[in-house]
Amino acid sequence: MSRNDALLLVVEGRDAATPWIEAFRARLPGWRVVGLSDAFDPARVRHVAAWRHPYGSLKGLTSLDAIFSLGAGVDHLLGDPDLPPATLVRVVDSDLTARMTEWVVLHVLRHHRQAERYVRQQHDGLWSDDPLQPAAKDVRVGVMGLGVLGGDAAAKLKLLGFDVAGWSRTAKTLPGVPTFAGDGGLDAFLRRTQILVVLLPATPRTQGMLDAALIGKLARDGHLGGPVLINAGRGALQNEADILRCLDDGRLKAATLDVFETEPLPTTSPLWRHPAVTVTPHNAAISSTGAVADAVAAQILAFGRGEPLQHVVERERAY
Ligand code: NDP
Ligand code: OXD
Repeated sequence: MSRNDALLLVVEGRDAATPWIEAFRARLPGWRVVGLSDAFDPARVRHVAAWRHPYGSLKGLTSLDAIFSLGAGVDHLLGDPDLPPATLVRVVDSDLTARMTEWVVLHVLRHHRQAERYVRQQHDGLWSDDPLQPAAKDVRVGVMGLGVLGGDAAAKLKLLGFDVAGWSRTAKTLPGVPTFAGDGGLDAFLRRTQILVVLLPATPRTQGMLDAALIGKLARDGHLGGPVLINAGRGALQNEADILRCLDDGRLKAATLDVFETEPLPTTSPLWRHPAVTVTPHNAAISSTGAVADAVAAQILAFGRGEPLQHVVERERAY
């Protein structure tokens, strides 16, 4: 097949994926880069780059080598019952990782340093710093998911001095960070955790796990008067009714959520107006189109030279 026969199909949501198409055309000279609304022969499409594509739209692509997620997560691809059986590749990129770590550090520090309290105090003209702010070393942060993103966030929180631990599916070793693994390690991890940071993928095993039972196991001995939940993994992990119940009855002191069961978060959701909840619009780690297109195009070019694809997803694990 000549290079001009090789097609990259770029699909984002239901809209035209124009900025992505332009970014790939600039990086892949000699390739035909098309969107779903362009005329193309499905049998000639070699690669797909997609983010939240319309389910069913990739059916009939019989010559695919790889499907690239335009993000780190692949749940949006795996949810498609008609996903072709090509190799699945996700984004691992320093720009994306750095942005996620910024978001995590920002929100851990906001809770730890009680930023909202001082905004309220300023509003009320109140000068009070009681009780004394504890040092970071006396605050136990737990990071669920110790992959590319969780591993970096845990390391940076550790650098700031927090007493950090982590939990993952398989055992991990991180310098200065106690780690727990699997179902057997979960309770001990939760029992020590005052601020819980979630950077897990959405899989059949993690679905709905952030519920009242899990929240009830978190440590309650922190200076904030209760545990804090910070989730930028996926909304599918959240039982939002349970989270709201736990916030209302004090089992949870506060929550910062970037991801939701339904996105965009419906205007009717009580999470929008809850005084102990911070909502961000699934933008914890939105990378620039250029950074992600660089990463995907580099892989496509390397694959064309006969090199193996990197960051391949194991379908049976679903991440
Ligand atoms: P990785 O695949 O590198 O890491 C996933 C981590 O989760 C691994 O440590 C893995 O364990 C752990 N894990 C998976 N399943 C389980 C389980 N059942 N029990 C315990 N641990 C489990 O992914 P990334 O770090 O790159 O990304 C994580 C997620 O972050 C993405 O899947 C996506 O959902 C989300 N994300 C959100 C963004 C946002 O803007 N809000 C942006 C980018 C990503 P092990 O190491 O043992 O395999
Ligand atoms: C991702 C995301 O998975 O932005 O990259 O959620």
